[in-house]
Amino acid sequence: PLISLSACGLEPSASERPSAGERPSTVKTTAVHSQKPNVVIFYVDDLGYGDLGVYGAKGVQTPNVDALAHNGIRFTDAHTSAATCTPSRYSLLAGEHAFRKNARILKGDAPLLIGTDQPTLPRMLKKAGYQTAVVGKWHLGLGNGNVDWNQAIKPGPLEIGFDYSFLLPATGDRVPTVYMENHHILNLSKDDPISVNYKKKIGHRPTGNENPELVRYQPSDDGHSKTIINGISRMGWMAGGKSAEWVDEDFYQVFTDKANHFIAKNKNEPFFLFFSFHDIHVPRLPNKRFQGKSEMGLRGDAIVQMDWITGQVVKQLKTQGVFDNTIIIFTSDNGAVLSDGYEDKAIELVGEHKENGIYRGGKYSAFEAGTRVPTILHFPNRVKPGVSDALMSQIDIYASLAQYLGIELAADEAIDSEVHLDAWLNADKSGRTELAEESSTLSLRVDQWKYIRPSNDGKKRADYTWQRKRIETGTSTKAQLYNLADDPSEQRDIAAKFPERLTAMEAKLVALEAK
Ligand code: NG6
Ligand code: CA
Repeated sequence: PLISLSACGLEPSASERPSAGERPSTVKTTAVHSQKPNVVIFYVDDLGYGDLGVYGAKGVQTPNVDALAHNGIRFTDAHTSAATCTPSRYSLLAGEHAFRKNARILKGDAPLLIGTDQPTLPRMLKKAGYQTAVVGKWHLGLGNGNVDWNQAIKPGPLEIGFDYSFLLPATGDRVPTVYMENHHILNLSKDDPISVNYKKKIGHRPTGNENPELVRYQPSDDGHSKTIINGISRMGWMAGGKSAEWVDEDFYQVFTDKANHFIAKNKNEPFFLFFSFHDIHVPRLPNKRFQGKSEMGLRGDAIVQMDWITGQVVKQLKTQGVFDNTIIIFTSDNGAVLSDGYEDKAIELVGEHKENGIYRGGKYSAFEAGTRVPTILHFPNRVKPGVSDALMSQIDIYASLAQYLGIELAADEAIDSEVHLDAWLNADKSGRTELAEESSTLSLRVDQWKYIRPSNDGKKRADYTWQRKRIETGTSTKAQLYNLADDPSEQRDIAAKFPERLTAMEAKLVALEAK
């Protein structure tokens, strides 16, 4: 390594440190660093492996994110825990797989998925003295199942370890289309109470189904054809709350301002900022200052917007004098999808760009592109800039940060989170030896081997996803096996040649599920 971390007096010495993958129970609290680094996680929505300049993007430029990669570590084999949003976010914050909870993509009125008594990444950091905030997309549910959106809405982020939250409650394509700050919807008027329904139409706003002439982009399915807000038909119905409606084109500034305010306010103490982008999820409505700035239409322009926001937050870290003492992790919640609910021409305008790089599948898929996402770690002067091919998982951020801070985790805390601090900091190459990937089935990586569990997921869903989204779900009623060392794009299923390997890999998945 360029700089020995122990030599800086910032790291527990090698003898005190558990080896890669081990839980940090052996770390002594004396390992706490004199100056705790801030932690910023940039979590982009639906950004694919090939969507950044440094990962080979064509037709769109991402100079701000690329700069983080040039001065940090760019991972080529780093993964979310799942090929969709909710389970990936759950795993990042809870340090455990979401499949044991059967967590699926949530509706906009779903209850909070994380238990209020559960250990979480922000809670662990709070224990270490951090101020914690989440800004942006939440999509982990709110309340106990029957939310009155006009009252204090809880439990939510503040009940699971965040000191501050400024949210888009679910996703951009789901009602309620309002901002929520801490427990309350912003700018709500008492005279015009808001309600949300996912079963039947409520209120008088037109819907995409009834008034298709009123929408800016046609929805591509019935699900996205409900209440029209800001010229976009959404998922679910919303009544009232007119004064609180968001304007999608303002997201870029609103979220940037909230994040930068939090940074300024907390520059003198360690802070954790979970900056959770709406971009580049649908509906893609980048501000007009970013429109036409890529060669790929709205999806590319949304990437440009995302890059600009990243640059603004980085600039603020520099202005406040905390950039050098901040660990930045930049990554995505699942692989890329072009068409995902609206006819915004993402497929037609993609050109030469390969949103998932050389990897097969994409968002929703059991193939590699479902979970293999751009991942960059930036920590000036502490890490050796470069490229790492280590097998990495977002689920390990929890235990790895805990070890860095000398926080001992309970045996039942973040049970799937392994310590791979050295690999995150580029001090050695070894990452995970095994990694589970969740989609509508489960896959398992063991080194270069990739097993996909047989599934009865069904041809209908696969055909739909292919026809509408041009994504192969990767599911089959037969077990599949690929050797990524010579077949990274999963073109040659070699399951028939390795029956014992299949049995062994399936047994590992069963054990993981039963953990
Ligand atoms: C899917 C929606 C998709 C998107 C996704 C959530 C359909 C057919 N598709 O169910 O449009 O909203 O949920 O994306 O309704 S995620 O990134 O938050 O997981
Ligand atoms: Ca997503």
